[in-house]
Amino acid sequence: MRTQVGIIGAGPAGLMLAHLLRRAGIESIIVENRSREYCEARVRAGLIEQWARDMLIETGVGERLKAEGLFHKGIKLQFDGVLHEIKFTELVGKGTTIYGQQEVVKDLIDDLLRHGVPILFEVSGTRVSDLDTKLPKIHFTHDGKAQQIECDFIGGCDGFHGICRPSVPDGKLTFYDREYPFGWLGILSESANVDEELIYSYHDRGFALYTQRSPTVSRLYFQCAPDEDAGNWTDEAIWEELRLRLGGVCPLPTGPILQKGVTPMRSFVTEPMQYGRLFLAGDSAHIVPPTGAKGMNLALADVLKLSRALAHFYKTGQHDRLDGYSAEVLPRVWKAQRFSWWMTSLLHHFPHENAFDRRRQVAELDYVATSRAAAMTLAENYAGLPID
Ligand code: RFL
Ligand code: PHB
Repeated sequence: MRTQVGIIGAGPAGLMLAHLLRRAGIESIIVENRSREYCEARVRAGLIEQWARDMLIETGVGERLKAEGLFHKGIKLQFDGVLHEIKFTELVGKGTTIYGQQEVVKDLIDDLLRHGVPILFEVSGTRVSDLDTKLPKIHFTHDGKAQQIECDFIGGCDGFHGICRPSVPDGKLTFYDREYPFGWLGILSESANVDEELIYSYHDRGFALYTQRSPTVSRLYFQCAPDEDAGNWTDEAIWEELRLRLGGVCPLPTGPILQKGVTPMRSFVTEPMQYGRLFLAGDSAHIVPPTGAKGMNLALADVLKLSRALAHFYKTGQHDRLDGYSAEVLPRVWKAQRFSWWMTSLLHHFPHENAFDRRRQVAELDYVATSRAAAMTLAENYAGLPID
């Protein structure tokens, strides 16, 4: 097989890259090691920044998002038993939208297949070669046959555990890493919404977050040990913990738990995000702790810039924008890292903290809740920094 851009991974990064390239008249093929059903059912992110919502709508894959997405004007912070509203629309004139990542994935897969962009699901043994030549290749097995795609460029959109980043020769990339001494236990439940906004709760027992997927489906998380086994938690124990951490202010509607799991928390950045003709985008290049809700948004921002650099190359034959890809996207990546780290350190309890640290966290929360300048900083970052 031959294509212009071979893409590895059918997550938000790979699918959006293929979508933007198609609109620019550039061919691509996606290879994905999971099934279509698995990709469409994987429950993950839910919060979309204002510019990303606009991009999904403007590029023709936002119809369902417009109808079903829940627009949010801000968030609520809960500490010392009181709820404080931070209204982004008033502070920075932008909001956020709750629309599950798997819904974005479904909309993109549907649109790509309707336009004849090949997505090869359930491939195995993916490998890349000839990255530093003009004809890099993707090798894999599909339908029991060994296959190869020759490409002009490869989009490494295969997530944190993919093969693209480890395929770059040793010493060509630098990694920046931080692990946090806790994780999040997350549930999806068939239960009525607690509030019209998301609630980030700072509590003596640890952080908790209330978010939602629809008027009848809620998503809730609470801080737990990094190696916590979700199986050790009965549904009753989960609801009790959430009630203690969130329920001080409002009664917590409960219901059947549809899904539960533990997410470890880390910050990670690769520099540069390219090697030869391989370009990394999304979680394959960087990971943020979910407290700032930035992961999927960063993946979309990377591929928007990458698709523009590729379009520039095919139009002019000039490499300059492709050469400058990492330098163009990394400042946004680092600002999202800083914000996600800040939200995480503001709201969680750490193993060796003392009473001074807790007082300092409450003072900072109080500052955000009462100072327009501080609230504006949160709002500007949370609703999404300008993309251009
Ligand atoms: P993905 O989504 O991991 O997709 C990578 C795809 O590559 C495939 N793959 C391979 N395919 C072929 N060959 C191989 N060798 C392959 N290896 C892997 C995988 O099967 C997969 O389909 O990465 P992508 O596209 O970069 O997207 C990143 C986002 O998924 C991620 O950043 C977000 O989910 C993070 N995140 C959040 N982001 C937000 O913007 N807002 C949020 O509210 C938010 N909440 C969250 C989150 C992530 C969470 N977890 C579970 C990590 C909440 C949670 C709990
Ligand atoms: C979600 O809706 O899953 C979500 C929202 C905000 C976060 C993390 C996750 O900070």
